Amino acid sequence: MQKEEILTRAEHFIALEEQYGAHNYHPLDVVIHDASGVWVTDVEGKRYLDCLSAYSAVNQGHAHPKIREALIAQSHKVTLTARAFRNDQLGPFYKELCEISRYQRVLPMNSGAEAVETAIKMARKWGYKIKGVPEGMAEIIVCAGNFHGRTTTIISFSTEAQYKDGFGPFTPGFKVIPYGDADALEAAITPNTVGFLIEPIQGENGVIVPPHGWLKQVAEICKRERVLLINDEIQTGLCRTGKWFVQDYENVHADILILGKALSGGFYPVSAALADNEVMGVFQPGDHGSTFGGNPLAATVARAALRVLAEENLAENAFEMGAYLRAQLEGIPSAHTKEVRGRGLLIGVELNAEAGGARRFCEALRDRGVLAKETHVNTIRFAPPLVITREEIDWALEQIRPVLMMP
Ligand code: IF1
Repeated sequence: MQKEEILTRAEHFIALEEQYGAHNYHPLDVVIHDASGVWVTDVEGKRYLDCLSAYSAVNQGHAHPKIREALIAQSHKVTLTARAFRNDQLGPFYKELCEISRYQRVLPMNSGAEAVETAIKMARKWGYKIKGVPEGMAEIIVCAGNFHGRTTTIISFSTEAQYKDGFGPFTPGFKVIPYGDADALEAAITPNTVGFLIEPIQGENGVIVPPHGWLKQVAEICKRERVLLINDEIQTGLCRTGKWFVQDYENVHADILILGKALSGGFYPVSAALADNEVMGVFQPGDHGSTFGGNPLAATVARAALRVLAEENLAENAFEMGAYLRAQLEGIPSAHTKEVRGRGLLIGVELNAEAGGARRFCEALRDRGVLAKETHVNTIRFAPPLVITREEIDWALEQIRPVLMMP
């Protein structure tokens, strides 16, 4: 008998991943076969309510039919032209994204990290060409606990030892200050500072929400000191926190806004750096680019993904359902719960150290049909697709309550 015949279907797929794949992740052992809305089904037919949303890339719900239809239709026409030529999807995508975001220009890329790298290059070039910083001297300030991607330059300014271990030498020109501390920003700025790169809520660091008014404060400091505010909303943007962007809560218009993940609804890697004419104008033809950046398939998918967010009022639903879910989570009398925090449907439940880490709670949730992922050891992230209904939240809470109450 073939060895694999005695494995369950899930074990079979897990064994293949373990034997042939790099071990750069430690996933929960759930082998997903298909998905729709907030639900995913594994290879053995078990259903789970997804509370991760592929790290906020499927805000629209899994495999949204309207985005799929757009992708299939475009795939029968043209998928990739390279930017050596033009196509009939990119301009309309630019216009629609600019109207939604209220920025004047878009530079399209693929992964979030590529869009962050684009923003770093844009800020540096603006520093040299517009602000007059001496060549090679540009400084960008970042926050402790940041997560902006996995490229060598981006992990150069990470404060997470594991993300840097073994990957040096690192890119210079970055300064780290405490998150949420406007005075520290004031003190760190020099005449060579060209940008301040932030997440308006730190996702990977455990759903860390800065003090109310911090975003407005740092925007004012950046404006006064001629430093570009660079707002990475790859995870928090596109309705996740109850508004189109977190910066909308404080009427902030960052000099550069970075988007990704849900910009494609999970169908295709699409990211973008947005800015107004002065800053985006530093790029001349040939300065920067990407083979797939701005391809017609990506543009079509992104247009459909944005349309779904707007037409289904997903920011409003995230605001209402997020408030409800958070209140219910706060009401669970668990001795393990240290703090419930977040905005909209980006919620973190931080557990006391004595709880022994969030992983075992995520495994218990998995056994009850709820998929959630721990972040930074002690925090369970609850970030379901924004299409979630109150009934689906109530079903999830029936599983979450006993798990948070377990010893
Ligand atoms: C992994 C984390 C989340 C991001 C922000 C840029 C990027 C991300 C705010 C880069 C990506 C992903 C990456 C993925 C897991 C996930 C993650 F835990 F790693 F940090 F969401 F919190 N800015 N986040 O959250 O975008 O290049 O990945 O498209 O690397 O394990 P990307």
